[in-house]
Amino acid sequence: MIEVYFTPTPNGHKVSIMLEEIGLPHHLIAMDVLKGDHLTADFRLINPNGRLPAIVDHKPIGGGAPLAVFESGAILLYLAEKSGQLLSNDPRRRSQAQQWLMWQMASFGPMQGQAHHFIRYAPEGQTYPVDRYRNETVRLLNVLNGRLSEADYLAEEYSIADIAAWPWARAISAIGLSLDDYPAVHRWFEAIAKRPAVIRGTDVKNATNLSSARPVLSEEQWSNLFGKNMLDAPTR
Ligand SMILES: N[C@@H](CCC(=O)N[C@@H](CS)C(=O)NCC(=O)O)C(=O)O
Repeated sequence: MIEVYFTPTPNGHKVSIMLEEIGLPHHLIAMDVLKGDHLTADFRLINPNGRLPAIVDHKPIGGGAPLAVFESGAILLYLAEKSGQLLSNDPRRRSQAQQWLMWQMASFGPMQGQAHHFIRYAPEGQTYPVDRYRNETVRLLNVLNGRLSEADYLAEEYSIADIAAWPWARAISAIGLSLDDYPAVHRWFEAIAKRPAVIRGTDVKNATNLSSARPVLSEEQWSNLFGKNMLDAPTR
């Protein structure tokens, strides 16, 4: 059994989709980041970085004690290795999948994440960071569109690279961008959205809040996410 410390965000959905795709038994543990569920000493034993998602595999590859894995990209690689699915053994495709997975983890997720922060959570009127991170997200969408104009999937066949990037393509509407402006991304997005495992993997717990409205946070909730409570959380 694999326990998944889960929140219904793009990074969380990568793991719920992957587990539905490969069919390994798992159990989702709902973590409420607004309440600070991720700030506890116990959770730091599972993820020293205190973020979601994280998994604990009670029957890990190689046997032995339960294995905790954090960082959504590392979790996708681990699950691909464990299941023998969604990461090709062909060296060229395998490398392509790894490259696009790293691209998502280093660029498409973090840059868009900052765009969400400055457009939806930070005090209004900060045009420099809003422009900076929205422009970077647009640039990355153009890169994605270019790749998907030359191949059906990021590594030519459906893989963990698509599972990593798809939930972040799904989130662009919340920062006022549209897939209509990226035709190849749109085609790829719709093809993946129809997969039964993707439908099941995104229909877990509460749906991600994809509304472009600015969430209203209490002082306590803001502190858990971005302020003193987050800074004061125990480290491992
Ligand atoms: N690079 C990490 C990012 C993890 C991350 O930032 N997770 C968010 C939810 S998507 C989180 O835990 N937020 C709580 C917080 O910011 O304190 C990954 O891909 O797993």
